[in-house]
Amino acid sequence: MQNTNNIDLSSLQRRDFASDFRWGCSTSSYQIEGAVDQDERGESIWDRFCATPGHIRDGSSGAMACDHYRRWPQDLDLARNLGTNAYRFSIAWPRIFANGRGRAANQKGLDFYSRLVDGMLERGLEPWVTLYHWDLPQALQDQGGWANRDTVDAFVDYTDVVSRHLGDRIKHWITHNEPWCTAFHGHYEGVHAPGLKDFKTALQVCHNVLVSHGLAIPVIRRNVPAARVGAALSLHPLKPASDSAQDAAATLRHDGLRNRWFLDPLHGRGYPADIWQRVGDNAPQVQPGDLEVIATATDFLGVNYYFPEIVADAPGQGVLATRVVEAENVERTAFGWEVSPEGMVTLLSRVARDYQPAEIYLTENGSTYDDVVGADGQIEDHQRRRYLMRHLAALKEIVALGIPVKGYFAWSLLDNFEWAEGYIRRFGLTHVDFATQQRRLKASGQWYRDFLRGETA
Ligand code: IFM
Repeated sequence: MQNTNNIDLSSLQRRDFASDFRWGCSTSSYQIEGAVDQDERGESIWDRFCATPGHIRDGSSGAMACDHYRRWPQDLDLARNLGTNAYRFSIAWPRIFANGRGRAANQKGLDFYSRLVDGMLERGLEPWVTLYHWDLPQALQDQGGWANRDTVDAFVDYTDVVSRHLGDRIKHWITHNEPWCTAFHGHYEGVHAPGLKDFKTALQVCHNVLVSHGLAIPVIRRNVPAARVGAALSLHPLKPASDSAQDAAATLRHDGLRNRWFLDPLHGRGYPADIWQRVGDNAPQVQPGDLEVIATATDFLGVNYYFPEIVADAPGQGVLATRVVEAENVERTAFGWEVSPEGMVTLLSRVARDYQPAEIYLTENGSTYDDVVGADGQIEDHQRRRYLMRHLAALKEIVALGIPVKGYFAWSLLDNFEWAEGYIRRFGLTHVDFATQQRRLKASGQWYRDFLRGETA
């Protein structure tokens, strides 16, 4: 791709994209809702994880977050005023079943999401719901969480209840957000809830999450005949650190677990044989029929794109014997993630070529910078604005290549609780003052709004 640093970004316009292109923002329940003890919501693994000192960099939690549980009308107004036509959010499972399962769902939880969805529709925002964005009921974790196959059944029951209650108004369903993070951040690196550090467990979690995705699909389709269903994967374009055969082989291995471990079984190819062999006794228990279940047909693939990775051979380092190396002289966000719109083109070209999904949605893309509120109350986040512009320029190129990308959801509508980083990392197009809960549209958000109104030319 042409380097977007040299592209005239001012010529980027909404009309470069199809009129039915979905433009939205993404959020997730634990990151914005707060009100963790309201209306009979049960404890989630994130409530428990945050309570242990040292887990969250600033010692915070999602207990208050953006107070979205109470302020949602204002937040949906923000999304509408941006000119978006879709809004991606997630449901907190512990609001529906405080203990993860049971005969009676919590009506108050269902009513909250029902009001929220009505609020979206009233504002012309198409609801895109995610069923699992990491806030597992703690009661299920106490019985083994995603490592326990019973959680799969509990997820299917929860899906049944939610799709029966909201399916008359929601057409787009995302089963899981970033299963890689659920499995590896949560069960191998221990940096996310539930904070475990066991590779074998992480692989079993991956498998159970993927099975739960496959089993949930027919349930959604039964309850919502017009439903369109998919999963949102965090995927990365990869480059070898050098021209050596060793680094090339290492990159293939890294790709095997980072990308193919999810893409292959979801597309009917089973787990990649090279990695299956390599993980040896750590391989998950797979029951007869599981691979067919995981490969249940979907309507779209959600891709969350943030950054590329450079991979080197690292004999003796972990099961894969690989290591991610830092690229030199590249632009980075405050998180240290490389800014690479070109990587998004490479990634989506690869996904389209190798897996041919009927439709792709960029279900997340965004950046974090150390924002400063100026004396005039403005947040001049020029780096985030440029990040957004450059990624939309890349998106235009992706569409021109004939890749079936049909929508883009910016992460995120609001600054929010960024997991292990607490409130240190701001990803919002809207600034949130967490002391006062004041919202202010940043320069990046103003640009997105102007772009969506067709006023960027
Ligand atoms: O905040 C997260 C989100 O919950 C999942 N995808 C990546 C985002 C930024 O780290």
